[in-house]
Amino acid sequence: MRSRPRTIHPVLLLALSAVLGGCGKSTPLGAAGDAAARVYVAPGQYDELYAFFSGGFSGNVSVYGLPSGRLLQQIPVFSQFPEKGYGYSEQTKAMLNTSYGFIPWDDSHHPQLSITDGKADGRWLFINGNNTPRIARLDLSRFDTDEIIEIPNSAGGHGSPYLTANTEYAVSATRFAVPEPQQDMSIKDGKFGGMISFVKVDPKSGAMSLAFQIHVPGYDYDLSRSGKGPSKDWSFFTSYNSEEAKTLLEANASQKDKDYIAAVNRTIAVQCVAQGKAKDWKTPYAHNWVGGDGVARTEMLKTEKVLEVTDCPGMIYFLPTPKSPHGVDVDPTGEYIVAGGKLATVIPVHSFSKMVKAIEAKAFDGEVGGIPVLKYDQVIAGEVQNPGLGPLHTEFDGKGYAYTSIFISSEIVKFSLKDFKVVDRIPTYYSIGHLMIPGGDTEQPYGKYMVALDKITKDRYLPTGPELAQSAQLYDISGDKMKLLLDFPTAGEPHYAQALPASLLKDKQLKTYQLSQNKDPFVTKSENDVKVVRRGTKVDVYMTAIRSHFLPDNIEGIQVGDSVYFHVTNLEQDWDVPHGFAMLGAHNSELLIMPGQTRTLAWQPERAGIFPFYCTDFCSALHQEMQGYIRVSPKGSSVKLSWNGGAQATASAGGGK
Ligand code: RUQ
Ligand code: CUA
Repeated sequence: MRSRPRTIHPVLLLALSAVLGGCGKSTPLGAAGDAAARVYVAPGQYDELYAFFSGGFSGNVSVYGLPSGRLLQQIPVFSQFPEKGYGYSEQTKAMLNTSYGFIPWDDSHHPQLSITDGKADGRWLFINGNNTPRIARLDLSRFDTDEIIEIPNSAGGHGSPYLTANTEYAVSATRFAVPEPQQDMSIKDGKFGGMISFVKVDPKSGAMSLAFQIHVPGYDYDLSRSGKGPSKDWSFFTSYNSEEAKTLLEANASQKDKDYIAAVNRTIAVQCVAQGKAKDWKTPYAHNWVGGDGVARTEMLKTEKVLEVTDCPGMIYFLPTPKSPHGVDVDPTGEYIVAGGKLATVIPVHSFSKMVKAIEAKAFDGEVGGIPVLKYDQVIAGEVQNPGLGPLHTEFDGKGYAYTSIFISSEIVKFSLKDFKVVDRIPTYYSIGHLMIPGGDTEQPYGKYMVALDKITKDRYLPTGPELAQSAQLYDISGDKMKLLLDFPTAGEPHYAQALPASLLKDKQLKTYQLSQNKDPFVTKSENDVKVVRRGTKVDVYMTAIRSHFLPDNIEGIQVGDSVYFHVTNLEQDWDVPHGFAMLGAHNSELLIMPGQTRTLAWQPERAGIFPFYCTDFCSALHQEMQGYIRVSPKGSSVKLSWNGGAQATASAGGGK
């Protein structure tokens, strides 16, 4: 779903304000009677689940405990984040490189936990950047971003990074049709295209590589899910704007009764690529990853393999789907493909087995752009009647029920996958986008809880000026009836979330980086080794931090116009003792340095004077004393380079080079 209220379809907004006008005035509905007890996690106790929420336009992932809703951590992914120095330190900057250069922001939408045999394995979290299409991989033993790959020939990487059943691939689909390949052409008369991408994930290391892309008609591909069980070779992509409108899409992309879900057979696509049927396209894209030295680097790649649909028969089919579908979700058995037709009056549920039969029987209604269109009545399993207005996303409880978020009428409906009848509905506050059942998109839903991810909060919290918090709501789904347990505000816009039992992660958290294993090229493993090295105007400061001092903490002989690199190694080997490093007038943020880790801050002094630096993380009783001075002299000054601390400084009484 698009993000803030102001970008919502005006027609929806009208309908919405009618709904909210009603809800807003009445007292917000209360929670279940035993709600407090159900969500209370006593001081010192742990939550039952880790939940990973996308931060939307914050570009981050935020980590909450469930059922308490307590915010545990924010993990920077696509955006510079001063709290951790991410995207500011020399070791992390390369994570934000793209073919467009350094892009310090993105719009993160859909977190996906890595899965083995159809259930969360607690290894990695993947998440897409929507604006400058990228997929990131986070390591869940460190809660850190380790890799980001840009998706070329794409604009709006929204239908992403949905994983296949054993994390073999992450997919991406271009939300905005654009010229494929990019070129100058008339917006009005130009023929635009779309692109579906398959990114291979190395089963051991998690390393990502772009396997191939499929050039598809110029619709707006919105969301995706890959199949499971019998459908595990397939990935499904919704599209809207099959009208191929270029302007005023709110009306012009809503002409037809049905758009399409693209069903892509990955196995056939892989065969076609192996047979040499893909062509090499030359759109540059960046691949960034953290090496064994803890330093992020970038490889700029130049070619990718693109399949034309006509060169690979049997690879892709269209399932007609009402109307402007948004979400597409596959139930735990892999048989049902549920679409959220945001302008549809029903929730269409396709049958995978019927689809396979229809393909065998060639039950087509012609084709578009070389893609056979399956007959709607040959693939549909059922339509959920009167679901509410604006169905978007569906998750499953593993007990035969599906739960669909309904945006305009602000509610969740629960329906049976046996007869597609609605069995329960409950309001959300307000305007739910995604919903999440822990494991509810896998073969083994954890069930028990459901989280609504709301776009608008209106009157739910103390007001905070024009910008109100986005919000999540926790529901109990263990019984027949859904029950509201808790509201909690979120950091950024929570598009989607994933959760898994805490037991899968809590005991494998890295406590410190081993100092002896630190392979950073600028590491300083002992206070004896601290030094300052000048090469021309570049000055490398090999610095250490340990409670409660830096060494060196006095440096003279720096000049205006120098580029100074503070390579700070945290010598601590205790859990939970990071140090910070901040420099007056530096054009970047602080560093936050984990025990055993090295982080580098670049500084270009612009004025002569004495410049203090200090530790930003309250690390000990003498944290305030953890400070130092740099003397900056005018360019060409004769002040000798000197510092305190380190063997060299002691031996030569003042160091120097
Ligand atoms: S999409 S609801 Cu990325 Cu639905 Cu936001
Ligand atoms: Cu180190 Cu505060």
